[in-house]
Amino acid sequence: MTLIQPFVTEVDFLSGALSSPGYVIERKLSDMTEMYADRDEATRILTEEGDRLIYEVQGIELPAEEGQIPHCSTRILPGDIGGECHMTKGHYHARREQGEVYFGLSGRGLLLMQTEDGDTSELEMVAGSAAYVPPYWAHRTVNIGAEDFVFFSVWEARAGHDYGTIERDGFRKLIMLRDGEAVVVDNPKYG
Ligand code: S6P
Ligand code: ZN
Repeated sequence: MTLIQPFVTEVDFLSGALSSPGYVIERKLSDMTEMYADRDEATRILTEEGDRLIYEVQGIELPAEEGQIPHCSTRILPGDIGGECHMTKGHYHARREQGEVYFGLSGRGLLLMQTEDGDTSELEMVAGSAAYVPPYWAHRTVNIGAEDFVFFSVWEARAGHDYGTIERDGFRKLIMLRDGEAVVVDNPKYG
């Protein structure tokens, strides 16, 4: 076990910026073109409008040891790809028995979850929402508002991330914009 000195991080609720991030990850459309239902539209945007920042993560680097509690902020920009709201890649935890807590800082979002047994869940999040991702639930967040959607995540260091299952199968539900409102629809390409 690594002995770490206690520390505090200042978090900007509107941008998700951390006072001294250990890492910053930018996810652009080109990193996840295949994840949007309308791949033709994703490709058209890339070709005609150029690449687009979808979301950014700023986090605290900690050793992947039992008892360490990594935490980070995520900012998802507003917008859609062929009507499908901007979203994170989404993942299961590699250790499925590890859960997570999300806390809304600003904007409006949906926390989309599913299990490998076929259960699904969509929870609305705003500033002040504390959402629980129980063990065994894959999770993806979606911006359903006109402003940045920003939230803070806290998990256990050994949870790990399994992106491959979602890259292969997708999510059972899609979040689409219809007349400016977010609606949950079945993903015809799931699996
Ligand atoms: C980590 C946690 C979040 C996400 C972040 C980006 O376990 O669930 O911090 O990493 O919101 O999403 P993704 O799917 O690209 O990791
Ligand atoms: Zn997670």
